[in-house]
Amino acid sequence: MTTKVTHVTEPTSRAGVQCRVFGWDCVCVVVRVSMVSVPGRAGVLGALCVSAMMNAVCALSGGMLLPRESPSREVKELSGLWGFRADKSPSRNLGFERAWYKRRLAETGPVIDMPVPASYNDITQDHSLRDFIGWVWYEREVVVPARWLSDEGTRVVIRVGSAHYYSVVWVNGVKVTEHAGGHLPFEAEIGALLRKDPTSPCRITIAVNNTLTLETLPPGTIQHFDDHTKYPDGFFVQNYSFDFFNYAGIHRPVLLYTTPKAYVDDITAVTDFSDNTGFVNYKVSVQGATTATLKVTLQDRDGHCVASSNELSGVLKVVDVNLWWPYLMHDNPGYLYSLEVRLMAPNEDVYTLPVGIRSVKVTSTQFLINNKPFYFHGVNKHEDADIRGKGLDWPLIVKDFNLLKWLGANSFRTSHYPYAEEILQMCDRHGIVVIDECPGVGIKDIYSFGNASLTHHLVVMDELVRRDKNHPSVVMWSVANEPAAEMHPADLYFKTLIKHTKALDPTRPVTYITDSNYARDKGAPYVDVICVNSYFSWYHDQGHLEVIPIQLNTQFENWYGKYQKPIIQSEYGADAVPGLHSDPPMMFTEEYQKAVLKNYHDVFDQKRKQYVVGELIWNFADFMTTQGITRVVGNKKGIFTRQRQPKAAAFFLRERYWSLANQTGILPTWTKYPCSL
Ligand code: BDP
Repeated sequence: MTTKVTHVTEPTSRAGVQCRVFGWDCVCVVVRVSMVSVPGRAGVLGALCVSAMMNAVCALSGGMLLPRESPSREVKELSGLWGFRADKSPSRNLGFERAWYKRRLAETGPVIDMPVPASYNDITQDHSLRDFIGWVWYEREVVVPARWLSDEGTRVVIRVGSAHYYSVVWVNGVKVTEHAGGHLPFEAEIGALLRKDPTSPCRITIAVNNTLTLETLPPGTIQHFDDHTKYPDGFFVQNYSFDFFNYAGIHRPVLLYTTPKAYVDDITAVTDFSDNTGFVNYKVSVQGATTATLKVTLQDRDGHCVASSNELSGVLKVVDVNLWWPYLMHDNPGYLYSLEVRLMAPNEDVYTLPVGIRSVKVTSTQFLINNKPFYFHGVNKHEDADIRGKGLDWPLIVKDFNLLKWLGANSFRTSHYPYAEEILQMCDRHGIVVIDECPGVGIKDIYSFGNASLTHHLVVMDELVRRDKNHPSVVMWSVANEPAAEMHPADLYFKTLIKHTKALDPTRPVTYITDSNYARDKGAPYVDVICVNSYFSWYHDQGHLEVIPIQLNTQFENWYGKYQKPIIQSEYGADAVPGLHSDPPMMFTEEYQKAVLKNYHDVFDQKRKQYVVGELIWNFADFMTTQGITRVVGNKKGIFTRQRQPKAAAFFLRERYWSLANQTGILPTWTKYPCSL
């Protein structure tokens, strides 16, 4: 097992080679890029003409249901303090060479406390840990309930909610799984391993490597500096083309959970309705039993059974259906039924899935939820906060939902990666509509359109759709943010990626977010909704607010004229340092941020009568970025500070969103404007 940080070399050969992947044309871009190798992953050279579709289909086998307690299932959350060590050896490979996983971490060197879930970067005073690149090691000993092990009929599963970026997991020194990619869960069954020595504690070791290469998602490069007159020995940096700090570590809870040997492995629920009747088209997959007797029951919010079946798949009919509606569009938003799946095997298994019955459709000018025009008045967010970085944080999550509702926002995009499933559950319950984005951000280099990247991107979409397919709040998939869509390979890349995503989920529209020129964007023909980012009077024509109406109008007319598809302004905004003021407005003041918004809004108000179906401010809150001369301790385009205090723009946007809600939705009777949530 070798792990080495090496130069990212210039390509020595590159050829566009045509090959067929199950009838799909694909361009195989041959590149030679050395990388931080990770165990179990082939090098890049030669990883060509891989059957992208095949990988995708394989990755879909097996479910990824969120662990829930039930009469047949227990969940043990391992949040809290873990032992931790960063492998600061020059090769970053000492941990593997010395097999740190084989013994207690404290026996192989110094260990510090590290909270899980959290990014490790901002926890200590150690500068080298904040910007660390390479492997870090986490360890935790757990007492496993004896009954989990004494009963051979119990599966014990370890699940990591997400760890950034590449992870390897050992239990009692034995490798149980590894996973490429942050932001999405992975798991492994460990019952048999634990039963080998039921009296010893369960020692979990997780090594996590945050290195980004041209084939990871998001991509990045490692750059070495060998000039000893300027740089210390072995100096290297991680480069990337996205605008948030590459926080790393175990970002979401690690769980142990149980199921019976025969268990409900996956459920897919697709919904629709006609008049007053709702339909839940469901499919259950069972593992560990050759035959399965099932009882499937759909219950309303009050626990009354409204439909049932004994089949593995079928359509449940709901008379007098309560549809799932977005916040501010109906007086009873976020209505959820409960789909209880009861497997009557020798050991009964019960899993209950919340189900919202709704439909999503797109016309050439509208985005329809339940056949009614839906206008996205919302935000882009980040999973980002002081100290914990990207670690899941319940107080922050609840605070953010309170702020969203205060703001009158009905939607957000998970810019620029999948958020915790706990957040999507909140969206389901509160009726907050989600554009669910994969970590395809910063795809700027032609090598990141190569076959290795595409293959990985398809697998990530598999994992994302598999995890989030049942959330009614998720109404559209976004496969990327601001890729170099004008590059030649972008055509086939996005054609393949979007076709694949539609095949995984034919019920939701698919998009990616573009900042390319409308005439040269090669992926736009394949999306269902055009999502455009622009920063008029910010990244160009600085200080000239008067260009916004003209440039924005041109932007919309160009895109609509070419594609006749509905358009969402998926990002717009301006930095504001809280407390900086000027009148007339100047850049970086709260007044300028407000003025940019106002100028955009005037155009939105004309175009939303035609084909603009949404506006998402960049950004909900200030967030951390890499250090640079355009960032003053992070990106300040938040309408809230990083600590969630409002800037002037927040009050301004709130006025607008509530007034939009009044015009486009039905304000719930339980809320009055100005709302007092
Ligand atoms: C957009 C990116 C976003 C950035 C934003 C900005 O999509 O991630 O944070 O620009 O520069 O292009 O503020």
